[in-house]
Amino acid sequence: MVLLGFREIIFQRLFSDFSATFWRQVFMAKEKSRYFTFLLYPETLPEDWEIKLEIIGVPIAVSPLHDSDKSSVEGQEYKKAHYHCIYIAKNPVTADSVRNKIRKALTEESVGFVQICMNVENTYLYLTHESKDAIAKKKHIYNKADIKLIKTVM
Ligand SMILES: [Mn+2]
Repeated sequence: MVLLGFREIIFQRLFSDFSATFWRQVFMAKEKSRYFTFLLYPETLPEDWEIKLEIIGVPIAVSPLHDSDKSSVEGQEYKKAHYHCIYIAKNPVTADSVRNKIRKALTEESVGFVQICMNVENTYLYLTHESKDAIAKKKHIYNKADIKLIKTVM
């Protein structure tokens, strides 16, 4: 974990957020974990997406809809609306297997940036932009009451 944390910091320093995510996916393709994070895009989600996620049978925390995240793209005020999710697998698995599972349950296009969650507490706080880094960056704060928990069926 210490080694992964270190590698994480190097990625953040060397690359932009997007390419850091890209290289993390390349280098950690075979890395296993029980904790994952990913994005869902509402415009391509099936109507019953919450039930479809429930059927996967693992607990998933879903953020309030992030529709007020400032975009860094010129001429675009906000990023495409998305949800941030935290997924807790029963056993250690790869990000690839989690990605395939969610894509199959929902749609290919509705899922993005599946990666190992390095810090569950920080990621949970980020669901509403209440993590230290998000507060420092003065990101829009979302309502805690809008966090959803996809409970397991069994
Ligand atoms: Mn966001």
